[in-house]
Amino acid sequence: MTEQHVYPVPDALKGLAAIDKDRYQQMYQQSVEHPDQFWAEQAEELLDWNEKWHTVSKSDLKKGEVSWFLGGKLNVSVNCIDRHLESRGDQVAIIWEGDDPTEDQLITYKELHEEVCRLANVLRERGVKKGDRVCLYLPMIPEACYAMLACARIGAVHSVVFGGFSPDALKDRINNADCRVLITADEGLRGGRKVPLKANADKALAGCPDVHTCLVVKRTAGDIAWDDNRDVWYRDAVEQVPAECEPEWMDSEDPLFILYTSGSTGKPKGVLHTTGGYLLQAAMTHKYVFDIREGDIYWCTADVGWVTGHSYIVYGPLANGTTSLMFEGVPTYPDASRCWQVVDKHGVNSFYTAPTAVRALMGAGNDFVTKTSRKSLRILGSVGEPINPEAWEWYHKVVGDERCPIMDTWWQTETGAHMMTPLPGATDLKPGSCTMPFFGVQPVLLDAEGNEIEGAGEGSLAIKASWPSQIRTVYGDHQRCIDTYYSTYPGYYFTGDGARRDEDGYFWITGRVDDVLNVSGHRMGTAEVESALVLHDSIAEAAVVGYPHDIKGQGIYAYVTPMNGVEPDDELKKALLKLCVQEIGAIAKPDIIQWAPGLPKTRSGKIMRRILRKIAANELDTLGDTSTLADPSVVDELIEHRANR
Ligand code: 6R9
Repeated sequence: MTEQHVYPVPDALKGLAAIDKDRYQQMYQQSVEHPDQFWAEQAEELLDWNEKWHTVSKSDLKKGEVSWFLGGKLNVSVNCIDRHLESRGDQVAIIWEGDDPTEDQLITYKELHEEVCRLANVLRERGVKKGDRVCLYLPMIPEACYAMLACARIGAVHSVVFGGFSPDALKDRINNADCRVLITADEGLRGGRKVPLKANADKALAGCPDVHTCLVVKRTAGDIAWDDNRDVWYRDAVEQVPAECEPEWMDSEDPLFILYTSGSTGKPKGVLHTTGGYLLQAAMTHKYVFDIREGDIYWCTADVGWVTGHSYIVYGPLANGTTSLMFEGVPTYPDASRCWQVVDKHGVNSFYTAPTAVRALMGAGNDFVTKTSRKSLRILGSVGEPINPEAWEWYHKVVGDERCPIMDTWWQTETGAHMMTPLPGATDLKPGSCTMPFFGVQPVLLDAEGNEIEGAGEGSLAIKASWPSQIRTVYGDHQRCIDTYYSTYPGYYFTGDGARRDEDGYFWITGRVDDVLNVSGHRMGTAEVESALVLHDSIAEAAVVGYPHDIKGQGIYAYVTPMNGVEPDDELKKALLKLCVQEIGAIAKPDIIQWAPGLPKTRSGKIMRRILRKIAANELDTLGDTSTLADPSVVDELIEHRANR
């Protein structure tokens, strides 16, 4: 019955929050009836432009063509830094909290300006020009933020690769985007453990002949290999250049960054975002979803290697002149009280995290939370996967002392910024629902024939009209962009998610309807994991599915068929796990490997994943029809030896 529980807007926010119920209705209506006028007003109000646009928007979803603020010129780093210097130069822009609780650093907007300008000069000096791609493979240290903004300053396009990815994954991404410069660190530090970033980078770069410069931040001063022709210490380089750097004035539609993300087929895609529209929606959603006020301390726990880190640690908060907290560590180190100690230490007002973290902390027990004050908290946020009502209730009651509304924000790497979310002063909350669309967003539910479902119902979630921070293309492969997002339902952007709308118009995301896994909020294609598994000489075939996992949301369940004559054992299992780590990264390690002498296939040879999902979830009474299989007996075998009971 928890689904039925409604949490009204807290009295404490009434009259104080920027957007109340009436204002939401009125603004939403205007945003969908007169989108160009609406977004033009927002763009004037929230961003600084060097030259005004001549056309607000031009889009054709049938062709996957999207552009916003055509002819407008601006620079993202100027919007995130320079324009704040006069009014808040001495205000802290970034609070950096180290993995070790005794380490932290405060960086003012003035200092941020200097750091970004210096690095931008280093990049320019090394030949990086407008439009060139730069790869970032960094831990959660301030330099990650400097590097993103330095690229933006000179019009270079950054491609941030999550520090948990393997050398092979890094190599593929560097080569796909043709990056010539890599910025990394000697080692990262997470939960007291070192991450060998430079060693990984060295391995990757062995396969990237065009990378001429590798800038290395000294984080741990650990032992690393060095190539004098290619490697440069970051600090040495930035100290030798001026602290001022003229920004490059960018067209609103010039690329800002590429971020790789997984789909249901093939290698990860380089999602490309551009300048004006992206920054506008990142800034606007950040401002209204977290009801940002002057002097707020805001903390998003994501890694900058994911889109959440891009939009809600760096671009949104800094565009709004907010103080953004950046955390190097993990929520459970030194113990499960860490987040709340950090909240108290820095007086955090908004805290934005993922359901997987909430569930892990919930499992550690309430004492870790209740022994801290958390008085400064006003707003809580959730992102990355559906939050189960039980975790929602705990987050609300124990962490937020029933005082802080939870913003369950639904969006994607491809959407660039929040798409469906409550607003603190406007939306009554239902635990587990991402509630209502943000301004300008028109979600629809489509049935199997592609017809829009009216009123309450369930279907494929698609978006009916363009929004400013929409994906512009898949880097180097626009056809793939069209095939993935625009061809399933012509005229719509297809999200890959399923959703339900209830009688009150609230949206409930039911999860992916494609072969994409969501493990602890990290996206991964089943095909990527399968390709890693079948690289092993002893493996003939593999099929990977997700299954319900208490902490991770979804775990990875792999059915693996050994070659004829191979006796599978634990050694082989270990070798397979190692392959996944090597090819993708530790996040891709299957939780369960089941040896499968055969896989359930249709007569045309297609693997019936529906059946594999049911067996993995131990839901045997809803297996459905198996009579169309080429060999129905393989199902009995798999059931008998299933590993999740
Ligand atoms: C921002 C981000 C996108 C996929 C998305 C959906 C799932 C994200 C969610 C959510 C339910 C939420 N997802 N937020 N599902 N409720 N609040 O996570 O981007 O890594 O590209 O993942 O994550 O399935 O399609 P990304």
